[in-house]
Amino acid sequence: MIKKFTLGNPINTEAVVLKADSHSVDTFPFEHRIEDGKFIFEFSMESSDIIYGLGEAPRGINKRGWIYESFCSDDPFHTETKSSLYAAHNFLMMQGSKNFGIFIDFPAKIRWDIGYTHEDKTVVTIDGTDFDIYFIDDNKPIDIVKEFRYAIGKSYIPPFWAFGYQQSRWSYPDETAVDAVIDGYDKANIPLDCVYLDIDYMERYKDFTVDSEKFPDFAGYVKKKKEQGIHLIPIIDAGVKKETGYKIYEEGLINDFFCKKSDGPVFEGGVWPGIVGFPDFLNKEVREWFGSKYKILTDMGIDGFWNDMNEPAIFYSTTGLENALNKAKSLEGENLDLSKFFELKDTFTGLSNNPADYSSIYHNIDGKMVCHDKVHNIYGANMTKAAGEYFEKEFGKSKILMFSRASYVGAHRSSGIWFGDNHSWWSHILLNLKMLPSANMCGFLYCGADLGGFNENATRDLVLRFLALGVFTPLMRNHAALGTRNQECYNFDNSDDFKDIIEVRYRLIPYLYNTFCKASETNDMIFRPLAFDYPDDKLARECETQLLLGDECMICPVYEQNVNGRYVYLPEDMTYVKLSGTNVETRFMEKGIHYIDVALNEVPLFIKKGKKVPLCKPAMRTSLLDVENLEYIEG
Ligand code: MIG
Repeated sequence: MIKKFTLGNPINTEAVVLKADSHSVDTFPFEHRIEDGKFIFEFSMESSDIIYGLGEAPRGINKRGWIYESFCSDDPFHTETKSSLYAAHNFLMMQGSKNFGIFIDFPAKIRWDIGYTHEDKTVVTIDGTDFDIYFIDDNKPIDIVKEFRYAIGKSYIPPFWAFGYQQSRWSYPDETAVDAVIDGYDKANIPLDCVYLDIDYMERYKDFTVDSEKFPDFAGYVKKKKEQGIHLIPIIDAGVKKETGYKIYEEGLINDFFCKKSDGPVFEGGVWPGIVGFPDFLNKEVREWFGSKYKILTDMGIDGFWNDMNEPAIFYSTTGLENALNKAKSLEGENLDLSKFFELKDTFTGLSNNPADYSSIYHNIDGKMVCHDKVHNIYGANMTKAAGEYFEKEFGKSKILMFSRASYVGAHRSSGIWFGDNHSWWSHILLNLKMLPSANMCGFLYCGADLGGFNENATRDLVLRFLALGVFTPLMRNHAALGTRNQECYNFDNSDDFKDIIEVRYRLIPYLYNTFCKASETNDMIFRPLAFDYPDDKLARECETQLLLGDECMICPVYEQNVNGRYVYLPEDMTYVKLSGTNVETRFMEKGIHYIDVALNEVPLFIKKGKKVPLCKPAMRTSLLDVENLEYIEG
């Protein structure tokens, strides 16, 4: 059963599509109070209770033992002591002495103290008194998720080709660079479906422009690539460059479409293009305007996009920079003691994503000026909805690939997400795994991390192990940052190992795509924690390194360096399947703990007894897959 509790006048985030009656929060089942304009509620936990949720967030599948914050943040260091990443996914659920779920529909900050201050208590602090809380009471964890997902509406389904392997880098700036990638993969006989265009394809980082020196005939080029079976996926940033003569900026200005400062002028922030205006995506008219701009690129044959920097990320504001420069000037020639020096230094490092800047931004919501702080967490989601809604209207469902960095529940109906700027760290393989079921709970089915890791240099073995997990994630994209080692598969020694891994993905696409569509249709998860299916099994309850996939499988990536396998826990008898290229090796294994050998070119998979998984023949492109003739591996 799902029950809605309302306090004050909530901002309509459009997260929930279910029409439900509102109850007074006075009857909310947990102890609660209002303190300093914040609503605080708490519940106690027994030591064996598990807390799941929060979607894209740091740390474990079980979220106990930390304080998290819902606050979309552009933070490229996903260390375990962080409290937020790019998304705000305000769903939490408990499994154990009681089973229930909570969704807080509130677009400003929420603090989730999940057994941090007191081990046996969860204390949730909502930074305001205008919100809806949905309380879901059911027996089985999966039923709680399904009820929540039913309330928030069906998940976005991307085009079929978006299940192919995708290569990205910051940046492939021009035709020559893109061609070299396609060529590299083709020569190495490694399948590929998409190549990404990061910010350098644009003319001086201006949204919806293409640098004509780098791409003299962009439409013609896109068409040629399509004929080769390759989709080009350009990035779109939230900020619109301030420049006289740049049509989009001028339209935005004339129509009053940019976010304002409280005293009226456009809020100016610095991002890649220099000074930009931030489209006021909270305003429906602005969404329609910005959404329709994607047409400039779809008219040139583009059929996929990724929306970036939409938390929004702000490197500096003109006001902040001015203050900092004045401070520096005022200290010029002085003998700085340490505190003064650090104050000066912090003035500059604190310029980016500065809370004072966010507080100075205002949105026009239905004619009312609303401070950004009150709606921060739906800014990026609304940018992506602007695009998603345009695509659906113009092209129908599942025609355009769309995913975003910032997100809020509700955006799952029109797009996917990627998990942002991770590192080429071994620990980030597991972080990737742990985010999958949490994201699924919140409706985000099309998702994935930067395989191989975004920041810093990757080793060959790390990329292979990362990819072996990525074989199962709907978004299978290798992406790396500017200045890092080349991370394309063909650039490493013995690229056949990479071919073996990626071919396994293509063999599994019919199964994965089907599982995906089913999950969207029935509000199900693709990836589940083991404890969902084996609630009374202690080892399953504590498992943070394996996941159930669909109704048939269990996955268990190797996530450490210099090992040839790993321990795996089987909560029931299963068949161990080792996949590599077109090789399939199967071995029956009994319930219990086993050590499995996994070479760098192998993908481990477990199939439950009585279940079977279809495989097609690999192909160089998804468009060349023969999805009619399947062989089955049986568990
Ligand atoms: O400040 O466009 O997360 O994937 O390569 C960095 C450059 C901006 C952040 C994205 C990343 C992308 C990068 N962007």
